[in-house]
Amino acid sequence: MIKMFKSQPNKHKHETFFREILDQLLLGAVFDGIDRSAPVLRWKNPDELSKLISLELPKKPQTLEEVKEFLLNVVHYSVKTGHPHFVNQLFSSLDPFGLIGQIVTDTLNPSVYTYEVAPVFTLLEMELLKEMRSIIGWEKGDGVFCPGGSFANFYGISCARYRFSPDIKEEGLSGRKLVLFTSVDAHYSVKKGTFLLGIGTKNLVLIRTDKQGRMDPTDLEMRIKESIDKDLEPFAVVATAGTTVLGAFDPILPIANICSKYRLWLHVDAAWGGGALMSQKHRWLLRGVARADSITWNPHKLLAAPQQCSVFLTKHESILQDSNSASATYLFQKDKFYDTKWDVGDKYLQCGRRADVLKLWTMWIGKGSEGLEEHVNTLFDVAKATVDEIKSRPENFKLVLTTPEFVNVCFWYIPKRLQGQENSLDYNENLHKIAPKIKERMIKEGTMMVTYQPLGTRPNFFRLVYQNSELTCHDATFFLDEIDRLGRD
Ligand code: ABU
Repeated sequence: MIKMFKSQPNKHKHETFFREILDQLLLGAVFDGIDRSAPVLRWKNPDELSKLISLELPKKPQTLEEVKEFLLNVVHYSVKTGHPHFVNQLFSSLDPFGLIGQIVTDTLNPSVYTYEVAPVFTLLEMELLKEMRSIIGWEKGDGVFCPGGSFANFYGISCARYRFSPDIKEEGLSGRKLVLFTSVDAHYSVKKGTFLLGIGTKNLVLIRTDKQGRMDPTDLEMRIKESIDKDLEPFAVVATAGTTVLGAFDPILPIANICSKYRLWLHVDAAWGGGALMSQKHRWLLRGVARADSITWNPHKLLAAPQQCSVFLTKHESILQDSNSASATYLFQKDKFYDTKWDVGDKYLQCGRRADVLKLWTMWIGKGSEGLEEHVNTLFDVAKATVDEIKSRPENFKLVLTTPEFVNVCFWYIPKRLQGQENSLDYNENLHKIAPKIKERMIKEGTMMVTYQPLGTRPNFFRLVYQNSELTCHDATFFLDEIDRLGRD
């Protein structure tokens, strides 16, 4: 048995400071921060806030008391993203197992590139990525923890480009026009990937979606044929499993059939929806995902792991190594005494790399895959209850999708003065102004955080997104009541 902590008071001059501040920080940031009666945020505009927290970097060291005061202020004025009423973004929750895994990681301060500096993290990463691949349905493959879903999507596009034309690694694109396809509702990182990887935004073809926000495979095939007719070089499709706004799942099976027919790489951006794979009840949403060549899956989204926990996975065993290796001899010496296959860093685009595995691993052992499945199922239930409640309040609320597929619940709030005005010419223009006004009041009061956005021709609407394991149907009622209260003129 390894003896972890020896009680050695005053062993280090900062130990008392550290223990004290951890107590107060944990209390402030963790426990007070998730208390429903506490605010989600204490809004201050930038001018006010700059006076409340010291933004000066001093020449002389400050006292420990001053450092402590500064950190407590940071906690006080920061948004409590673990609060059940923070449903603003595609991350939330404060999982105790995840948090402790994150704290232990930061304490050890590893960088996962060679086995010698990160032996435990390397093994944990390899094992967890293998398990995630097997949940997708792949027996073999590779993967990497990335700094966010955008980066994981870049890996997908980059692997696709390498598979299409390996010589681009040395020759560059040299004026070639490679074409990438994704839906109009795909995450904006796909567009970023095209300029980052030399594809060019003009060579990104946006495929139309149906009313639910899912890619239309017929349009996809037509656009692929068009690009072939123009002598361009189609090379990959990025499908989305859980779009950012509507939570739509592109139909992976017909898309995979098209990709096979035209020999295109299929990357599935399941950053948001990947967590549904943990649920036997809901994993059908991603049916066909095993046909993909690669996927992005962010456990910090639906599974509520602490930020960031974002994974790129591929079923092709050597593609990361082949496409990214640069063989720096000062790091990846081949004459080491151990098997250098465990020096994983050369196949990744980053050099130094945070260890994002332990927080998820700790959650997994603390809850079991059954606990993760239950978490996902509960979120779907709360989303369904929210939809039902919105339907029961037709005067004030209108759903954007009457039957959402996922845990995104999108709706308009209709204040009294706009009720019954649907046919007036400026109705949409007026409705467009409602959500920003309510959001301003919400932020200033700090009672909750819910985002809004327009989409295509749809005027601004609210989007509730559920990931927090504390959420219940009562919270759904709270969100609607609160929007109604803030929206009354
Ligand atoms: N990475 C997607 C985040 C966007 C959102 O939370 O709405």
